[in-house]
Amino acid sequence: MLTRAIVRPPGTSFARGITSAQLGEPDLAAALIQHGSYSAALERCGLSLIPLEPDARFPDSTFVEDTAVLTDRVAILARPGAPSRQGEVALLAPTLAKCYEERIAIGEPGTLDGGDVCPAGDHFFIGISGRTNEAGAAQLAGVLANHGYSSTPVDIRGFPGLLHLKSGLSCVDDDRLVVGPRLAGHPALGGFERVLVDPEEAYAANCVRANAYVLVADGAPRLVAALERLEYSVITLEMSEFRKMDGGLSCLSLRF
Ligand code: CIR
Repeated sequence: MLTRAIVRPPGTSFARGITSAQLGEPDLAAALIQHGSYSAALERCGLSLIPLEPDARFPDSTFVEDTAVLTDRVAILARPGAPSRQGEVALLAPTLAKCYEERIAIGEPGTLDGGDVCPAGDHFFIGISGRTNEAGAAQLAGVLANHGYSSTPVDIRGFPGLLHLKSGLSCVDDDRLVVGPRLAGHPALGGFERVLVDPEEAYAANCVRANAYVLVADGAPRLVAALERLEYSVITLEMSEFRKMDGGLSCLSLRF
């Protein structure tokens, strides 16, 4: 059961964040409205929000998920692979100190973005990507093992178009994954039931299970139908402005 979510609305510098999307410049006013709907959806799922102040020094800081990995037993402070984002971790640390007794930080030479970490019950998939390096993934795997969790590394460096592992993978139940087209045949995901996402709906492979609901980005009717056939209640959310900045639905919150 998830009870809380950390969120940070986009700040005035949002459009200056990192992006490869080529979908045009995001509109801050629209992004704030979408962020408000997203936050309201989390509340509808039963989560209390921990809202952080926007911070224009860090254009990508609305993507809070990348700055930590939160488990039931320990909080891991990430070390983002993009140098412009590393300062975001210190911004989050005081909030985590209030919520977690045990906190461990990923250290040099490791880099790790939370968007590369996909929990599936007590197992974690850890993406090795352009942001998360092998040292960071190994450090996280060690911390997880010390706390009774297992993990599998998933190398996505040969998968252009996937910024993070979770750009193409989500977990909706301990034994059930939503898998985007690029990861569909990945051997590391064997042993799990898989809901496959059509190539035209690939962006929606990044969805969020939050208690009784699954949050899915707008524009993926086939994925929504597949989830509803499996008896999930789905909430769809407009994500256009965050997509312009390479952001997926999960990266706007840290849920625990
Ligand atoms: C970045 O490139 O770091 C941000 N513009 C987007 C981060 C998205 N994070 C995520 O999907 N977990």
